[in-house]
Amino acid sequence: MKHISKLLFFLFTYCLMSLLTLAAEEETKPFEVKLSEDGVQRVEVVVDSYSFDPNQIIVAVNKPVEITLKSVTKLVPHNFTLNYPEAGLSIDQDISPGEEAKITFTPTKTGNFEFHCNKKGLFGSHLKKGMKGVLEVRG
Ligand SMILES: [Cu+2]
Repeated sequence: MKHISKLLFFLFTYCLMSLLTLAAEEETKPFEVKLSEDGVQRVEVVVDSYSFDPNQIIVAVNKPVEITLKSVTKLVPHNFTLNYPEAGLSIDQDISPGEEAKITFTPTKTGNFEFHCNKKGLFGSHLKKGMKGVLEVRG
């Protein structure tokens, strides 16, 4: 009986820890992009294994956006996919480890548009590991 309660305790603790880890991974980091003097909305996004920071990018509709994707990984290549052609968004950009990639686009519709990394590792897709975010286009 003692064994079982001990086992249950460990099981409970394990579940709690997993839940906490999951909650931490799902944390959103919103960032409202400011319009610069030349009329472009510029933002730098840090690309890591397996996250984008910020992962909630807020921009204004019908104004150009320039995102600098900055990889801080040493080995793992990543990607930025944002595919909603009807909203002016069709991006599929690879980012080599430790490199930077610039993307520019102009969102033509308001709404929330999910972006993600389309790479797959030995243990599953980067998307499943939480490598995603939201572009929030406001009017
Ligand atoms: Cu990735």
